[in-house]
Amino acid sequence: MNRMPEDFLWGGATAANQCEGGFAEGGRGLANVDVLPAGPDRRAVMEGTLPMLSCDEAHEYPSHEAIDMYHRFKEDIRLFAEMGFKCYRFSISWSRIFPGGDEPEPREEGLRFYEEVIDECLKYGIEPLVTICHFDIPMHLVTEYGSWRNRKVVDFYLNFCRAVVERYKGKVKYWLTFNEINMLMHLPFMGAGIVFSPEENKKQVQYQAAHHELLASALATNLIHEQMPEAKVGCMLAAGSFYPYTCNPADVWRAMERDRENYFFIDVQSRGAYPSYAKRMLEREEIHLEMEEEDERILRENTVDFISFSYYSSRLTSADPEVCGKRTTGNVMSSLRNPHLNVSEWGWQIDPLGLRITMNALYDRYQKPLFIVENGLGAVDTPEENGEIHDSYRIQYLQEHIKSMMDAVLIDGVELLGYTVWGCIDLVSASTGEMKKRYGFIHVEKENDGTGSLKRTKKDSFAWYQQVIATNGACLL
Ligand code: BGP
Repeated sequence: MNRMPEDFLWGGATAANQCEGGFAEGGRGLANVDVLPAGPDRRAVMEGTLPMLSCDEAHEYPSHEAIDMYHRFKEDIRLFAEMGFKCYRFSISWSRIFPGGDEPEPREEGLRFYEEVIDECLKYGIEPLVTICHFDIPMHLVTEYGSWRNRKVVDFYLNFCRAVVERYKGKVKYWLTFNEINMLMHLPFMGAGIVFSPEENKKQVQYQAAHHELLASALATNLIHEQMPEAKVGCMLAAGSFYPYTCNPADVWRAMERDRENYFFIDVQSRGAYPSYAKRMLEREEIHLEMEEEDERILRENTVDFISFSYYSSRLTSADPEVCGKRTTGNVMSSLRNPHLNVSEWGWQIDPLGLRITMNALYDRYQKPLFIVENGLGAVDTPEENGEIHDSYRIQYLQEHIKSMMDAVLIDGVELLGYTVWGCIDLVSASTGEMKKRYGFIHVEKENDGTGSLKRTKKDSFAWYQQVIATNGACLL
């Protein structure tokens, strides 16, 4: 047994705001993700501490054109089909369907656009995996309602879900309610449109917003199940287990606490109730959540069918404040530097075995099928004079991670629905806004300064992944 099951969903993943562009076309409204600038202010804007509620002349906004997939999706999906994709994960831009978020009726132009994307996938036998909300929210809901801190946004989100589910039912089987729902705690404006005023208790706002997202996710799950009993709904976690820095029990305990900060969301979405440790934490921190009577029942009755997650790296933590000086970046959540691991050019630690560890931890905890919906290496690619791109480093990263994923499935018995490589075509980086940080099998000629012909070129990894899929993982060389 050295290959994945026949129905395993190999593929790739993107998100609307990082690849579509066409940000003001087709009547699309402005969203939080459109006001994230490139450059040094980006981080504070993503965190919600530097409010930037509209675009200005002084900044560049990479999502506005991105890689122009809005106009080129047919060419791009054709290339995905050529690689043999069984599945393509993409997200729906909320403000293409409801420009302001609170309109009673959806925009036909927006619905038609994604219908064409879905039909293009189905034409090649590619299973669409739809992320309903990948970080974005219409700016009007941010400025007029305070985004997810306001319970009314739950209803607006459900209207959005209803519109897309009614339109695409029968065509889309796999749905994710929110991308990386735990990002709300780390980058509140990018992840959920939350802007703070200086005097307010941030945690209070974040957990109230989290409650609304969790409720919205449960209600969306119910809606999808009602409309399409055969559909499968997943939650989505920015995953990567925390390791303790030493075998000191205090470090082990700290690692457990850090993991729970992220598991909290999935515990609710998968088990249907707030875990006891979270209830106690909220009491201790004097965070009071406004809930309505039916909320507990809604959460309990509408749990997800599968657990999806992104994995780029494991994380490392310590209870000792002195050790905590040596940090590295790594998909937003800071981590100590693990001396046993290499890092990418952006400081993200590379840990293939960590993927197997994370998969086993999630499967043990939830006992539901998993879906790896993001994994990959962000790297600088330098085209040769003849335009070829020899990305052996990317092949090596993916080889090692796929091997580890296969061990988790074939040796450990973890149930896994599929694997979609992040940024299967080069796109804008979420954390830095750069084009230079490339993940794709397909190179897009576009630079950090916004110049470039947008031409698509296959990298060496294109043929490599094609062979991985064709052999169902039996040949990783
Ligand atoms: C995840 C996001 C993606 C994606 C990825 C890579 O957190 O869900 O949107 O961007 O990370 O991160 P980056 O683009 O910062 O390299």
